[in-house]
Amino acid sequence: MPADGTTTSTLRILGRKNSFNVRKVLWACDELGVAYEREDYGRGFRACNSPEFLELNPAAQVPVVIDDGHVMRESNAIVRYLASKAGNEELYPSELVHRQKVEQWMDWVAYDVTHALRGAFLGGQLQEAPWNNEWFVAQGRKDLIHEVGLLDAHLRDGGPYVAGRKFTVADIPVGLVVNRWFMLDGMEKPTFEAVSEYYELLSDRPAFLAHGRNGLP
Ligand SMILES: N[C@@H](CCC(=O)N[C@@H](CS)C(=O)NCC(=O)O)C(=O)O
Repeated sequence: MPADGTTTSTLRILGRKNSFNVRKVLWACDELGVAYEREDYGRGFRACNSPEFLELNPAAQVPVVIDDGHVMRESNAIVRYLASKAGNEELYPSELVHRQKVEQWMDWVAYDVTHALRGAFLGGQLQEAPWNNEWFVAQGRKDLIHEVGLLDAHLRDGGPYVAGRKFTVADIPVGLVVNRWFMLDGMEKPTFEAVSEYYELLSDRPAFLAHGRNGLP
């Protein structure tokens, strides 16, 4: 117990460790040195649509993270919360312009890239309905090439990390996207040199090897 008499409980992470969005939280915890207990929920494990789980997350998705009774959903927001709570200025800078750069890349993954991956990955690679519609898959692949091309062009001048000279929490979702890009098959993929260099740079980090480049797409 801390000297001031307050109790702190271990962070609880609810979600299967092979989930793209759970992996963001696990990677962030390792970078920040945050201890956690993880419980398997989601596809193949305990269902997310049970009444108890829906109370925690009405969206019926993982991850759910519980910190001292505070229940959180939305992986990117959780990652930012954890970095802020740890007071890690380097991973999540408070200076407004730098912070905006970090957040814009996280939002880019959550919106533009996620849309493209529905067709390219869920439909094209996993053959999941309803995303496996021929037109939707083709559009997703086209969009994904465009998005990864944007990242490549940015990294050429703005790198080596996505928000500049240092690793930040933005590299967590972007790193997982890049890992998925290299694991994606069944489509023609242009070579993006700066993205390849970025993938190797991230691979110096044990937490990326544990939760990102770990053989899972
Ligand atoms: N926007 C949410 C998306 C969460 C999400 O899509 N989670 C997926 C796994 S990556 C899920 O819960 N799938 C259903 C399941 O595993 O049962 C976030 O970033 O946390």
